[in-house]
Amino acid sequence: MPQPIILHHYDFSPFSEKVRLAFGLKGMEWHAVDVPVAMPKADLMPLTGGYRRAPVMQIGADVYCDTLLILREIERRRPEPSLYPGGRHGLAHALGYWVERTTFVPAAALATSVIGDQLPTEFIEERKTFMNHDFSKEASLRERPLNLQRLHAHLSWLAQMLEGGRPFLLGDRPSAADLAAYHTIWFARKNGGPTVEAALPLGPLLGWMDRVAALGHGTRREMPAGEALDIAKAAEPEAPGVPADGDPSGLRAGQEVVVSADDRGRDPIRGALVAADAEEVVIRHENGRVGAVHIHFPRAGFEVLAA
Ligand SMILES: N[C@@H](CCC(=O)N[C@@H](CS)C(=O)NCC(=O)O)C(=O)O
Repeated sequence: MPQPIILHHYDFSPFSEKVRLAFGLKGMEWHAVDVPVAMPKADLMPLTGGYRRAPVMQIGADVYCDTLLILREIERRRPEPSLYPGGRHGLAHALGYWVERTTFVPAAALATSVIGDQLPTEFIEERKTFMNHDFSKEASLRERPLNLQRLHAHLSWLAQMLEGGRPFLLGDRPSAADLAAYHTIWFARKNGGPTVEAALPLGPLLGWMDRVAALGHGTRREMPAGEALDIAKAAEPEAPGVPADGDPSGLRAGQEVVVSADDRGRDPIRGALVAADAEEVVIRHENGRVGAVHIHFPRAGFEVLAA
């Protein structure tokens, strides 16, 4: 019996929308565990060793952090239809990395310039610490002109990629690049409504956004968090798909390491290095609730240091 694919996510999360759409593109069945939008995340920590962002994908006792790696892992397990059509992995990864890093915070702040006053004060305060950003309505309104400048610059590049009636960013078929480019704009439109839609250069993007949305979310089934933790406890981590001693900086398997994101929320995650290569790092983490788990991170966007 294959292990279920479990996504620890919340509906409001744009990065989770990227993965939900990847399940849709591939027509997959998956299980949704709802996580809180802010700390504490008591049912997530035993799986991730301290990584708190959304989403996280769990398959048995293997835990995949960050959507860059989550999409790559989904592809490995279900190659068709591909998230990297024509084998253009590098192009899709690089486009996704650029577009998320340049549009996520401006798009979120544009949305909070409309709905910031409807969000709980604790959420705004928490994000000030976690993201070093003030998403209150007043601050977001003050920042709106700059965020519009930023988004117009980057969205115009997306529009250029779609020129001449190209259906998706890489051509005729949707790819991981489309999902990465889509979800931040999705968030701004969904939460900012007509005010945000009128301020963004969406005309050339609307048909493309409809095509991406039409991918859907595959078959979603809800799962209680406790069941996901029991699944991890009952399972053994899989043999990693990357070599034990492939770390380019000389870290060796078995060595205690600390992994942290290189942008916001740099909480350290500790474990023993299991395997690594140029694109992925796997560490082993153990605790009483789930036993041993392998936690996987992409190399891009994370730092790994000897403990
Ligand atoms: N690079 C990460 C970014 C993930 C991210 O920043 N997610 C947001 C939600 S969309 C988050 O975790 N916010 C804080 C939280 O949920 O605790 C990825 O691709 O997964």
